[in-house]
Amino acid sequence: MKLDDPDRHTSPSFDLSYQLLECRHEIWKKFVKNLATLGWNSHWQKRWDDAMNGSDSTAGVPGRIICVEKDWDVVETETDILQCERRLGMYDRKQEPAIGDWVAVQNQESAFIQKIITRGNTIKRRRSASGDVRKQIIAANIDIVLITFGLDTGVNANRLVRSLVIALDAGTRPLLILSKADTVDDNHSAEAIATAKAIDPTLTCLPISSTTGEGVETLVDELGDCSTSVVVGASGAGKSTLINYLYGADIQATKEVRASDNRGRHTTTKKQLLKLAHGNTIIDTPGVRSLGLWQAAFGVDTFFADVVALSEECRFRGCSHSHEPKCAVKKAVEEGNLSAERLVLYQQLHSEIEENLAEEERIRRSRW
Ligand SMILES: Nc1nc2c(ncn2[C@@H]2O[C@H](COP(=O)(O)OP(=O)(O)OP(=O)(O)O)[C@@H](O)[C@H]2O)c(=O)[nH]1
Ligand SMILES: [Mg+2]
Ligand SMILES: [Zn+2]
Repeated sequence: MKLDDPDRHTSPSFDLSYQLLECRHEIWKKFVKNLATLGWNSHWQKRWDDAMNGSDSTAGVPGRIICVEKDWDVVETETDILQCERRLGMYDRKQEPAIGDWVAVQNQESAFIQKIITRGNTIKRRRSASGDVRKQIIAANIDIVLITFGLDTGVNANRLVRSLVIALDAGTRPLLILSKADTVDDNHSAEAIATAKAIDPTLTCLPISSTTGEGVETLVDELGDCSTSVVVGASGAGKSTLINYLYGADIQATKEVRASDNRGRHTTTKKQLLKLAHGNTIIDTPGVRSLGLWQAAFGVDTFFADVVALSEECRFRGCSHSHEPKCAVKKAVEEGNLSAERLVLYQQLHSEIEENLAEEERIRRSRW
């Protein structure tokens, strides 16, 4: 099915929610139908009004970036899907467009983005190439991060912690998707859930099968209405297959994993935002090998709230919990109230962020 197929959303529930929106928000009438399916609501209307305050009438129309290519961005508006060329000087170049961004787009002889509406948040990581000390925005304006592991390979603890930190850093809600539930027995699923709960007892864990549909209804409930989620995970975890199931058509390409080690074949090569029912949107992402952190100190402190609370009692402000006397965190480890591994992980993740910052600063200075 093509992206601009007009029959994409014909479910009765969608029509009903659209009608409700249209009744409630008279002001949106001009562009409520398609923009609402992209996640537009009164919050974005307000940001749009603020951004346009003082702009002239050539400020363009609202749209959302649904795909980012190397040299252009694809923006969906109320009426069109536009290929927007990148033009120098049209918006702040430091703020590169990201999938999920709301933008003001001009469509004259050619289409281009004129303004990026102030973001709610960004999900970001360090670029994966070694020596490339830069941030990479995975997606913008996200409510839910669907952290996906295939039950054929199981939950990788280190990767789960990093994914949680990245999700929490952006103030989003993480959910754990354990895909391919049809390929394993219940004990196997229970083991994976136990691994995840040991890392975060509050984490919602959803075993799901995109073959039988098991667990999908629960996931749909979790997505609620008008949410934007991004699906992240290693190649072969089943991200695109799940999105196809939710979407109701094979819109994203999928490919079998390697028989020898269940690794994926990097089938999805670019991010894509897709519209689901109830005003929900979902972003498919290419599988990544490693997940480096980028300036996610807030996320680390949110995930390690227990360590942060203990450190309030340390004698020295800025205590590194290594050699200082009267350290409440070390005391908690000695008394068995905090695991030594958890403290080491907390310190490692903070060091990683600090090293990235120092390296970035070093590169910046060397350019002068
Ligand atoms: N049996 C079963 N197979 C699944 C399920 N979900 C995904 N698969 C299979 O797993 C393989 C990989 O799925 P993809 O959806 O392509 O994986 P991906 O995470 O999108 O991978 P990349 O695009 O490479 O990042 C495909 O052969 C799917 O058919 C599931 O729930 N059950
Ligand atoms: Mg994929
Ligand atoms: Zn301390």
